[in-house]
Amino acid sequence: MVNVIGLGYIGLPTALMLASHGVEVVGTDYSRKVVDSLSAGKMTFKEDGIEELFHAALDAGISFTTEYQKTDTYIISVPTPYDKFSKKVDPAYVSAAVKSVLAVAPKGAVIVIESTISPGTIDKSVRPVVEEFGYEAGRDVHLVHAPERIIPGNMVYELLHNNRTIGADDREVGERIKDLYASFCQGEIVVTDIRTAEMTKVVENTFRAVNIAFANELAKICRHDGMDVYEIIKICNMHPRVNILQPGPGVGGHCISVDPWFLVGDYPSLAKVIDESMRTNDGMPDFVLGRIYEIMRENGLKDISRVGLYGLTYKENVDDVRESPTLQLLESQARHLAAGLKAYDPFIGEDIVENQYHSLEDFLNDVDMVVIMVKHTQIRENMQQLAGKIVLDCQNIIDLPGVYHI
Ligand code: SAJ
Repeated sequence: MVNVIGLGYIGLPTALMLASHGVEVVGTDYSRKVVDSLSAGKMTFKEDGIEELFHAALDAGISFTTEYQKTDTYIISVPTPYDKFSKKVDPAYVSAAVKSVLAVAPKGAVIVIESTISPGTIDKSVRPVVEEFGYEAGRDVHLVHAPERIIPGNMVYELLHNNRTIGADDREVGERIKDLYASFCQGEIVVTDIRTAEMTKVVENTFRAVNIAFANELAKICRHDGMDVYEIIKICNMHPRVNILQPGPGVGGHCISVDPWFLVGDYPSLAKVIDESMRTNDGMPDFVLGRIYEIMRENGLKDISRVGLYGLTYKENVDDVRESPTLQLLESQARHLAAGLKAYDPFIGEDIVENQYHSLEDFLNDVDMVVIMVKHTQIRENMQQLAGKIVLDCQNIIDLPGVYHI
């Protein structure tokens, strides 16, 4: 039996996947609310294909509890927040979960950590917990790092098809955990050591962050001299060895906007390109705010409360607002004492910011200028509704005459 600890965006889909592929699974979360909801057959977040997967797992007998289980395999998938000032990962939840596991685990149990951690975290913050307990890793319990790679919005597909990395102290244990993931994962599964697995995960997200920063910097250069950044990127990408990503209003989510900072925090004098890239991405919401003012001036629009931000989530077709560029922009606006921007997102039902609308019609009635912040399919499909408005399209998805870009 596998006890999956932490039933959030990663732990829950992983638990459901295992359960629906013949593995006996108990999911543990310290939130009574989450456990009650799941036990009552109610999913806790939206995601393509997750409802079907949830019901398949329920049919297969998955159960949910706040208690840690006595079993031979644990998968820990708890949050790893980062400290905004030190730029370092906070491993407190992981350490606490390992401690609770040790209290119930029989000797020989395998503890798999899925949470994203900075390279060296298992040495610095997990092994000491094992030692304090009087155990020796490799003898009394086995440690494994199996970082997730799935992308919100396409999680179910990617869980089934992505390649994976398993880092283990002991090759044989690594192979055993590989077999466990292979119960559902059709991708290639590489077994390596723990430090390498930790590093690959952070490097993958850093690669993407640096490449997005490059695109964002190109957008700024092109804006400066009136060049079309999208046309330039399109042509450059026809080169067989060039693949530039797309500029945007900023980088959100709990991965690409966070993980690269771990490297900056741990290697401040070495991670220079990464540091500068992160600053470039973090500066994009302010850049967009500057563009809003510029376009308002150009159009004689004086009242910022006649401007609306379309999209609050960190990316398209998800209901996740963590580190979202729109929220960053609204914070920045508040700092500039220019509050009043309106906002609307079809995926966000509850009120999370001031001047937020829940009807597209009302939102459009109350603004003269619309800023496209997110590439939601719904925005793309209904772009005709924007005709007659001043549009600043930060995602290059609106095909209407006179649209402005970043
Ligand atoms: N973005 C751009 N320009 C682009 C691509 C993305 O501005 O060309 C922005 C998005 O709008 C969004 C942010 O970047 O605000 C991040 O979105 P994303 O879709 O690139 O990635 P995430 O954060 O949803 O998921 C990433 C994935 N990592 C990689 O693609 C290397 C996923 O595979 C990881 O599992 C996930 O991070 C994670 O949990 O680490």
